[in-house]
Amino acid sequence: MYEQIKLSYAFDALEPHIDTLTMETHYGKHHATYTKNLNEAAEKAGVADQPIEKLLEKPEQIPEEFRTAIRNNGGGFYNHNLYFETLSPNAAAAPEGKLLDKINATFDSLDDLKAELTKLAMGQFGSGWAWLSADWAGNLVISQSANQDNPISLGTELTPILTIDVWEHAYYLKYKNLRGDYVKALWNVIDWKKVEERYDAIVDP
Ligand code: MN3
Repeated sequence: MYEQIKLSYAFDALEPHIDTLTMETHYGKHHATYTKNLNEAAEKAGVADQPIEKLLEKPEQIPEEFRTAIRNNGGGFYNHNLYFETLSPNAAAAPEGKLLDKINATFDSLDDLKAELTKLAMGQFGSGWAWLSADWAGNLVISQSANQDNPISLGTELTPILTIDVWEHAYYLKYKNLRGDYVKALWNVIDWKKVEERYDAIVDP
């Protein structure tokens, strides 16, 4: 049974950056539906005992008729768990330690990394995501993906540590067509402490 992460904050806690109705709809409807559809498809396919990362990484183990459903709904399940888990009303504005060192070494500064990620989020045509990921050695990579694909389902062997949802359902109720205003506001509630924890789990398992 795949389960949505439990939110550590209320639907209205991310106001004014992310509005209450968007949170209710995004988590309560969109994410809930991906999760329900993933569970149904994985049960029918006989692979529901597998971790979601394994299903996304090695779809060849899934009977062919269920692969598209599991790639799309499994991606939607995984991506939103990471997205919602990283948000917080008391977000740390910067990481510390090894992650901050690596960001400075790779992108020059945290602000430069945020600018690069914003560019990817803005440049994703149609629905999709922007990503910060790490490889097994802790090297950082930024990327974008369409639909519910992610660095795992795209076969990159990277582990995502931060994501930005740029599907219209993530911002349209409040920001309408202004994706840039949403991404700018989202940075206020992205908790770098959480990103750092995910990074440390890769480099210091
Ligand atoms: Mn979404």
